[in-house]
Amino acid sequence: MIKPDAVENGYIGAILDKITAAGFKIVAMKYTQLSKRDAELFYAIHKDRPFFGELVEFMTRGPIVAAILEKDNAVDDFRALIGATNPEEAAEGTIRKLYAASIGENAIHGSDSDENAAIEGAFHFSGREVY
Ligand code: 3AN
Repeated sequence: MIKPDAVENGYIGAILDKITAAGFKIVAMKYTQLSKRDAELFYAIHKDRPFFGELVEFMTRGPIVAAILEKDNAVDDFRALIGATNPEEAAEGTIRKLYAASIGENAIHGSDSDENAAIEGAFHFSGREVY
C-alpha cells in the first residue's frame, strides 16, 4: 500500500516508478480508502500496541493505493526497496528515506512474509482483479 501521507504529498507516481524500475510486476492495483473496520482488521496484529489508535486514524484519513506485486524474492527485495520502518533509520535511496516523514507516517507498507502477502492481497482484491 502507498499510504495516505504519500498520496497527499503527490508521491504516487514517483513511488510506482521506483517499484517498477526495481523489477516488480504489478499484477493488481486500485485507488481506494480504508474504513475504520478495514484498518483495524488489516493491522489486527498490532491491536495491543500503544500506537494502534493513531495507526488506524492515519490509515483511514485519505485514499491509498493498494497493489499486489510479483518478483523472485519479492518480500525481501521489497522490504529492502522501502527501507526501515523508521525513515530516520532507512538507507539512502529507499522509498521511506525519500518520501516518508516519521515512523507513524511512513509512506508505504510491504508484506513481511509470503503467507501475509497472500492474506493481504486477498484483503484488497478478488481473484478477477488479479492479472
Ligand atoms: P513495517 O510497516 O515496516 O512492516 P510494522 O509492521 O512493525 O512495520 O508496523 C506497521 C505500521 O505501524 C508501520 N508501517 C507504522 O505506520 C506503524 N508503526 C510501527 N511502529 C510504530 C511506532 N513506534 N509508532 C507509531 N507507529 C508505528
